[in-house]
Amino acid sequence: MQDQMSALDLFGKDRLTVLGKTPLVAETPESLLDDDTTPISRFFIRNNGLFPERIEDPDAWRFTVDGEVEHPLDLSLAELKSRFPVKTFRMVLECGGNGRAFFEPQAEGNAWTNGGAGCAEWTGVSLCDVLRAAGLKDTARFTGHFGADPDNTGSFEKQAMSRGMPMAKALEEHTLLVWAMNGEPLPFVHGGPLRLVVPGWPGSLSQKWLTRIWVRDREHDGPGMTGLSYRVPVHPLAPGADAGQVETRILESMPVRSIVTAPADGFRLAAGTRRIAVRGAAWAGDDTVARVDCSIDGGATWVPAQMTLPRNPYDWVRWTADIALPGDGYYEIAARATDSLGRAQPFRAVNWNPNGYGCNVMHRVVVRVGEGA
Ligand SMILES: Nc1nc2c(c(=O)[nH]1)N[C@H]1C(S)=C(S)[C@@H](COP(=O)(O)O)O[C@H]1N2
Ligand SMILES: [Mo]
Repeated sequence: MQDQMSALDLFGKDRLTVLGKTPLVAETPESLLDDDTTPISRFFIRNNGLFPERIEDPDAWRFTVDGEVEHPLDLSLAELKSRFPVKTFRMVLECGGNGRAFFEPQAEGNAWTNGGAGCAEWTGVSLCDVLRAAGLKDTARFTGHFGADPDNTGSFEKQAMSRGMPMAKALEEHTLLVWAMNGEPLPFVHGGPLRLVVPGWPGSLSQKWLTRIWVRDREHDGPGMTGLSYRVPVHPLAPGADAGQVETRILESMPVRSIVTAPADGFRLAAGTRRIAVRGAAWAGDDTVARVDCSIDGGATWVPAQMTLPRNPYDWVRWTADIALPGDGYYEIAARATDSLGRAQPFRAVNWNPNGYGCNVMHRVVVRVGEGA
């Protein structure tokens, strides 16, 4: 316990929950995601391997683009900063396994509740500008991403994680090569000096300590692309079923999700309190959030929330709802976001799959009014 604390202290983290020590994995309790922009101190951490070596001069960091391109590139971070238009977007980064803890039976992997997500301001250049400078060949179909971190045994023979995306996602303006987070140099623990941020899709695409992008003529097959990694069954499975031979598809956009960030779970209000201000955030992968509603009676009645406008695509919305409480007692406040295609969050964790992806069951917090409840 002691050294788990110090690992997080070392990175200046504030009350994150450690899910794994080696590799280091830590999530943010929902009530600490109450800021419009998630502070670095509260941003979740997900590593699949050990940390790479730190380098003295971030601007000397190098990365390459090769494969199905006319002119392979080998660029320093300094060159990247000066050669391409610099952009800042506030965007959600979310682990593909966010929500996994709510599956029954328990699925393989880190038991994220809803805190494997955060929304930061990312500064960098659009990957599409760099790929265009390299000149994509007609055969360019998919990216493969490489980082400087060894795997969880310390070996550099294979990547800790090496995922990739179809060219259409790689060419979106918001898919960035990032060197700054919330206006500060990208922290080492978040992939500094250089990482990818691929918003809306599983966080595993957002390669940290980025050293290479391999443009491929087919789907990438690095660690994290094959077997059941970041894949879900095409046909729904019975909870707990053996997925050995079932047909799977690769995960793309993350599903719609909202979290209640205030009150915190277990909050107690004074007897006689008859209104409660509820606050939270919502996001929807590649899609947009159409609405957020709250219920204190298990979904019998709903109160629509007021939402802020996202600053840019992939920003989360912040929402508030003013809810009347009929009397003292025990209440479970549930928040349900709906995306622009009408897909809402379910009450129960559905679509069970062995690696526990895509669970977006509604977040609920308990509040008690008065001393009796
Ligand atoms: N090089 C490298 N990049 C990586 C990973 C990793 O283990 N190694 N983990 C990925 C996963 S699974 C997630 S969810 C995000 C987490 O980013 P964060 O630690 O900055 O929150 O980084 C991704 N990029
Ligand atoms: Mo992840």
